Amino acid sequence: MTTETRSVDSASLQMIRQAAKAGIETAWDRYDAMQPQCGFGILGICCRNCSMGPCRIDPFGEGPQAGICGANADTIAARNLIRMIAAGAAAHSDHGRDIAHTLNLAAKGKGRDYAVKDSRKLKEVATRFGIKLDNKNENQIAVELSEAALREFGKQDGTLLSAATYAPPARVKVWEDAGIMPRSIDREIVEAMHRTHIGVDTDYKNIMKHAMRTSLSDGWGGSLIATELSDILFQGPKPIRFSANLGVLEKDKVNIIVHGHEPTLSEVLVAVSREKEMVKLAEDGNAKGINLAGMCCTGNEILMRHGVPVAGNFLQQELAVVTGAIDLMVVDVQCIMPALSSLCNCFHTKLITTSPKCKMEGVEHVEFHEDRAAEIAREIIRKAIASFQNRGKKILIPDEKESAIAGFTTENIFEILGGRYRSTYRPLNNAIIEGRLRGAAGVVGCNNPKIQHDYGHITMIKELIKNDVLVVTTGCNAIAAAKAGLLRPEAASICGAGLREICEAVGIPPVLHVGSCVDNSRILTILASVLAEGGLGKDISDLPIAGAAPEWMSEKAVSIGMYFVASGVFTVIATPLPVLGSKKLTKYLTEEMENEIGGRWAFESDPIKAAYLMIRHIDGKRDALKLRPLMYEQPLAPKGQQDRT
Ligand code: SF4
Ligand code: MSK
Repeated sequence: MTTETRSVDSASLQMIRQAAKAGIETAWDRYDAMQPQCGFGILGICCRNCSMGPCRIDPFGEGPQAGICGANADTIAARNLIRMIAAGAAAHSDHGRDIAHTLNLAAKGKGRDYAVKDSRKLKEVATRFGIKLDNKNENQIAVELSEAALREFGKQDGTLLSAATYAPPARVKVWEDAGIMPRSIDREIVEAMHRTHIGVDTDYKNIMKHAMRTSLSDGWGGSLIATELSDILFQGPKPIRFSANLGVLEKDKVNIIVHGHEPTLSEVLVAVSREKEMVKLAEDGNAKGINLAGMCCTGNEILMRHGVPVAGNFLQQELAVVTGAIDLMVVDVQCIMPALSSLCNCFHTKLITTSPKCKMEGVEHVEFHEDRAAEIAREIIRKAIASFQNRGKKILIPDEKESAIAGFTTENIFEILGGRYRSTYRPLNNAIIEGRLRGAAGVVGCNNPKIQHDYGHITMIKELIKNDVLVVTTGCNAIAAAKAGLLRPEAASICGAGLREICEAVGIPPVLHVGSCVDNSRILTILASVLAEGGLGKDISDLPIAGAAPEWMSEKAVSIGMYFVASGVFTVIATPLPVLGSKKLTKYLTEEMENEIGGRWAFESDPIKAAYLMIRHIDGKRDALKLRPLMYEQPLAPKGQQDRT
């Protein structure tokens, strides 16, 4: 990939060029230096689960076909995959646990900077968790709910309450019949590690059964708890405008980037950065104010609740520093490149870690504690103002920034689409049943230097909306879509006629930003709500929908993909899962799983071909449901691009 083809985003390209000119290394350079990447790793057939190894299987059949213990390619690839899922589920779920802990502290009066902000949602979620509301006050309910949520992580008996109460009954039955109903969150992750220790589970299908159960404990458990309890603590999002891309940085203001995933500190940073004393302090330091902007999913969390601008997605974290305009970057957990540490040393940028789980050698650590949140946030902002004094003269901020709308949720889609008199999913279901809307797709996930930055995201979304497929988005895909102008109601102009009509009638964009990575759980609950409304089958696998991650890279993305598949969703990803070294496992994931569980994976690196795989799947589901023909003539798939890969 040449410098010019590393991204489709002109702001990013400008900074990539700037980095190259200054001899600064970025992820793309390190990716090039890493070539050729290890074929055994790509195929998933190397194992170092014990010290008799490492072992590797010869994919050409000429060398070893088993590790020293006798594990074959199927076992090794399956074990490696479930370990990725366990790590991804652990990351999401630990996030959920921390939010539950913060809610508990707040409700007990020990987290003075936090309080229940959404009492309607508190009551709804508490009821789902089986808590009697009686005459209890908000804090009593919140204590009981947070304790019930925390029990979901480590309980030893029964199954996950949230999976049973949020998922459609027909789906719960599929899980029970398949023996994959998640029991508790930590338990499934621990068991995934136990099963993959040397000499335990060697049957790849049995390993995949548990991989599904582990991922379900993430999607319908840990992630769902993170989303629901964040809404209670920080307020359920409402549609809100924000700006996206590196152009949100401001030359004359103290620029602070919040990066990572957890909203607990960033929520307080937003409030504190707007305090008069803090703004005055910045002005006393010759700045024109404080400009807080987000990066990755911490960015998504605060943009959807406060309209805070977002500077970029995963592959832009280094590029933001290269502008020379970031005075301080404060990070929490996940998707934070270790490279930031040495990169920030080349600039005046102060990098601060805040989580005891995420420290970086040589980087200042200001440990976050919920009971002193505002005090810690003020300390961080003072450091940013001090760092502004060290800013060099040479800064380069790209002009590009795009306005967008975010903040859609399971609850407010219900209100927005329901019309003036009644909140309901009926109009959405009817639009699908009548053929105005072909179906819906969740397009989510990261960036990956193996794929031109943002190209996969934007190309796929455009193809889907052109074909009357409503898109819901989260994570770094949502930020890519925002930068490309796809999160504006005006994007209706590039949609098929049916989707355009709906967007214009309701005033929504054709791509609905529903939040951060953990908020993929919102997509699950939207699907459950659509089914509950009626007319589109009984199970998620009946719905004319599909999922995709066109530029995925993280283990969390694998867990997300697996919980969508295990929930009955056809899910297409660009870079294949590292399983191709096992023909049997690949066939199981991409074909056979569908018969057992109703969903399956597909691997397709061309985002247009991938979009047509999704469209064809959606059309198949429409036929099975005997829905009416599409109302408008559809754009034809580019010739030769509909074939299955
Ligand atoms: Fe090799 Fe088996 Fe040990 Fe893996 S578990 S490293 S395949 S001996
Ligand atoms: S931040 S997991 S790169 S979406 Fe959630 Fe983006 Fe992927 Fe991280």
